[in-house]
Amino acid sequence: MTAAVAAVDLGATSGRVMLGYVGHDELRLVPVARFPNNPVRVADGLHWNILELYRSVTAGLASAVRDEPGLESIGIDSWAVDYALLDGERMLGTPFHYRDERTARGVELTHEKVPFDELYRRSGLQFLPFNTLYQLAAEQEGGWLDRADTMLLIPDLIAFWLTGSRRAEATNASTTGLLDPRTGGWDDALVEQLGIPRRLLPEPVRPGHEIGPLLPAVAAELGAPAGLTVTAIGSHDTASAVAAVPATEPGFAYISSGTWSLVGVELEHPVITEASRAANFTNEGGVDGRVRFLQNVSGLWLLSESVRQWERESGGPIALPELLAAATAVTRHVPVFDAGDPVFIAPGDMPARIATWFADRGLAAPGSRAEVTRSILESLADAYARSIRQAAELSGQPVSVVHVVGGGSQNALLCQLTADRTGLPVLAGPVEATAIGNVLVQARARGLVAGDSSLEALRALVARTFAPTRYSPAAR
Ligand code: ADP
Ligand code: LRH
Repeated sequence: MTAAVAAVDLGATSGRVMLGYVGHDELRLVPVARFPNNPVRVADGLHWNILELYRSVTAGLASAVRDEPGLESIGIDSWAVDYALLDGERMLGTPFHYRDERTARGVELTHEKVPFDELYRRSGLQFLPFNTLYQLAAEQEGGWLDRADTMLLIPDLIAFWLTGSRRAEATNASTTGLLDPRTGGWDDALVEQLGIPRRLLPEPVRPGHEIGPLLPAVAAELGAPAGLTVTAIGSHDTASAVAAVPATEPGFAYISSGTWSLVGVELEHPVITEASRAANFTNEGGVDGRVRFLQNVSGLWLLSESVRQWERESGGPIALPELLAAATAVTRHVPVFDAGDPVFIAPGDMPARIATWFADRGLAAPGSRAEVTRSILESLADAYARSIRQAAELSGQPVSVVHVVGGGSQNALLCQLTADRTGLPVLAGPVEATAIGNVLVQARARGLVAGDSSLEALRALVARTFAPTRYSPAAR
């Protein structure tokens, strides 16, 4: 028997609703709706257009219910770290975008109370200026935390609007900096030390937990059967993507490649050492209690933000496939920059910032758009190779193959450069790994996966149904 579930996957670049069909040796995804995710800058900073996203989600779910009346469950994932503050049912303001500049002040305020090395010892989380705890410190200075009774991360907020239940799904909660990776619960002592009101943090739940049925008014709006349930999945998009890596044996590294590149290995236990802190490796929560030991390497954001600038300059759209073909044809040596430099985080003129990065070091910058594109991709591949080497060294887990999943797995040049710079075979795809991980964890929670339903068995099913493309490293 084949059963259907719906995956809502909100990325920083775009969102989608997909129907997922899971049966005996069957896994099929059918796209239902796809919509852009365009942030909005207003007087107080950069925000997500959350109501427009919610409208797109409900419109997509209504289509999913129309197309598949037997729909059994809904799962929601999104990018990490961002949240809404609520007072009762009322949202206080519009969620900020993690690229909003106010986080710098939050870092200062937080580290005055608890220095980073202590934060790292407790949470195992890589330093990123926008981790939720820093954003909350900035809110606190503005008095916003006192007015709120709940903080909900983005997928938890959507689930709340759909079901009325307030929960903190654990994989995403692990990106707040307030979760204890050893217990999987909130680090109450740290929360108190930082002066964050404990009441803001809802009960953590694990992927597979049933969040609850749709509110009657929502079910009526969607045309959904009463009782259609929202199921917790790896609601951090990267957790769902890693769950769907089509690995068939141990010893793999993964690159979840989209707006960001998340590069690392999967572990059974966190690695929280001086060396992992110095290398800025994170221990995020994965599906089934696994640990995502990884680094956020600035991803295809570098390219999409460059394209946005070039489009502003030329007043028309630039086709990505043509740009990538031109970058592939570049034969001149292009210089490489540090893709992880924080100067590249904020929105704005990316090619100018890249040129400045080289000029500041007395180096010649790439010239044409094709060369800049090539330089971005070479720099990303260079950073991937470094991260994978460090992940293996720090964890003691050898790596013999690199899986690339997400939108960036379609970038053949980047995949080849990654194979060349790591010296390892690269297996690319699936593009929609996040939605697949979302679907599989729901399906399993509802007893729809026959036989072995371990993460390894789920991954083997992905490998059989979405065969990856192989890139072999060039001989050296
Ligand atoms: P997110 O989940 O962060 O929104 P995605 O996984 O959807 O990101 O990946 C988006 C990225 O995928 C884009 O920035 C783009 O670089 C890349 N991409 C999308 N389509 C293609 C394509 N046809 N060829 C190469 N790269 C692509
Ligand atoms: C990728 C992602 C990543 C986070 C970033 C904020 O979409 O969730 O794992 O670090 O967004």
